[in-house]
Amino acid sequence: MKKAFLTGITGQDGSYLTEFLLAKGYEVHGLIRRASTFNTDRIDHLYRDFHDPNARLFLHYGDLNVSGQLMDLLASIRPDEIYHLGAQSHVRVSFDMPEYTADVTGLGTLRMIEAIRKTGISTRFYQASSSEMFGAAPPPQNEKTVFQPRSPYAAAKVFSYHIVQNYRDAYGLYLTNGILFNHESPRRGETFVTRKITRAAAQIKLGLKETLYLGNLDAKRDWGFAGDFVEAMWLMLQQDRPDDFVIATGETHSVREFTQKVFSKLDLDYEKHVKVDPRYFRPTEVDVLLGDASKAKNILGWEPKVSFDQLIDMMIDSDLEIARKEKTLTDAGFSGVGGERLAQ
Ligand code: NAP
Ligand code: G4F
Repeated sequence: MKKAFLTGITGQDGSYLTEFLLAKGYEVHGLIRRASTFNTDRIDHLYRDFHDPNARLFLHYGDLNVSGQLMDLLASIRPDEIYHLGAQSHVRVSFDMPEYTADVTGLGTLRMIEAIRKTGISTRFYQASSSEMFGAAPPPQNEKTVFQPRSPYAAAKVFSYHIVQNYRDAYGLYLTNGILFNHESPRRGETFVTRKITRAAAQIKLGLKETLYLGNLDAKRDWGFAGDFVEAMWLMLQQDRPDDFVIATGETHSVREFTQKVFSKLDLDYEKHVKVDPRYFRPTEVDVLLGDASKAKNILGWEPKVSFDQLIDMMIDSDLEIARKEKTLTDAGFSGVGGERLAQ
C-alpha cells in the first residue's frame, strides 16, 4: 500500500486529494494545526476512528513553522509521496500579515524539503505553486512566462518555486512544481471571491441578507474545479522524472461576470444587491490570469472535466442547502446570519 503525506489536509484541496488518494488505495497521513475548535470539517466524512483496523487516514499535529517536528514525522511515516499544500493562502491577508506569510508559505516549503534531504527518505514531493506568481505578466501564462509577483503571498510562492528547483538540481531529489490557476468548489474557503459570492447570493435569495460587499469587480481569473485539479497533482508525481506544470482551464472571466451569472441563476439582479467597498481592494492587483495548460495535456494527458457553468451550479446548489438550514434555525430564533468580520 502506497503512503502519502499531506500538509494542508484540512484545506479545500487537501480534502479533495485525500478522497482521491483513499479511493486509489493509499494510506494517507495529514499534518494538522492544533486549534481551540475542531478544524477538520472538510475531511470528517473520510475519517474512521484510528482504533478501526481498516483505518487508512491518520492525522498528526504539527506546524509548517516548526522544522524539527516535520523531520520526525517524515522519518517515522516514510511516505512514498508528499503533497505540500499547507500555506497562508489568502492574497489579501498576505498584505496584512506579510512576515507570517513569508514564513509559512515561503520558508515552510524550505523546511519540508530540508526534512526530506536530512532524513534521506526516498519520496516524491509536490509543491503547490500558484498562478498568482505570474502577477503582472500578460496572458496567456505558461511554464515559460517570467514571474512578476504582485503580493507578499506571490513573492513567498516564487521563493518556494525556486528553492524546489534548486534542491532538485543540487541534490537530485524528486521535487515537482504544479503551477495551478484558481480552482474552486463548494468547499472553497468563504473569503475567496467565488465562494463569498455564491454563499451571499444564496442567503440573499432566502431573505437572510440584503447586501454583498465586494472589491475589484474587473479582475479576471481562470477558474476551474478543485476536484479536477487534484487529479493533476497526483498525475505529476506518477511521471518518471520531476518537472513543472501549469494547470488551468484556458478560459478567463471577470469577477463581475461571475457575480452576474450567480445572481441571475437565482433570478436576482446583482446590481441591486452588490456594493463595492474599497476596503477589499488590494494595494497591488493581478488584473488578468489565463493559463495555457498544453504541456499538462500533452505529457500528463490532463484536461479539466467540469465547465465554468457546472462549477457555478455546483456551488450555488451547495450554498442554497446551507442557507436553507440557516433559515430554519433563524426562523426558530436560534441564530442569525453574522456580518463581515474582516476585509477579505
Ligand atoms: P486552503 O483551503 O486555504 O488550505 C490551506 C491549508 O494550509 C489548510 O489546511 C491550513 O490549515 C493549512 N495551513 C495554513 N497555515 C499552516 C501552518 N502554519 N502549518 C500547517 N498548516 C497550515 O488552501 P487551498 O485552496 O486548499 O490551496 C492549497 C494550496 O494550493 C495552498 O498552498 C495554496 O496557496 C495553493 N494554491 C491554491 C490555489 C487555489 O485556487 N485554491 C491555486 C494555486 C495554488 P487550517 O485548516 O488549520 O487553516
Ligand atoms: O478569490 P480571490 O481572493 O483569489 P486570488 O487572489 O486570485 O487567490 C487565489 O488564487 C490563487 C491562484 O491564482 C491562489 F494561489 C491563492 O491561494 C488563492 O486561492 O480573489 C480573486 C479576485 C482578486 O482579483 C480580488 O481582488 O477577486 C477580486 N475580489 C473582488 N472582490 C475579491 C473581492 N476577492 C476577495 N477575496 N474578496 C472580495 O470581496
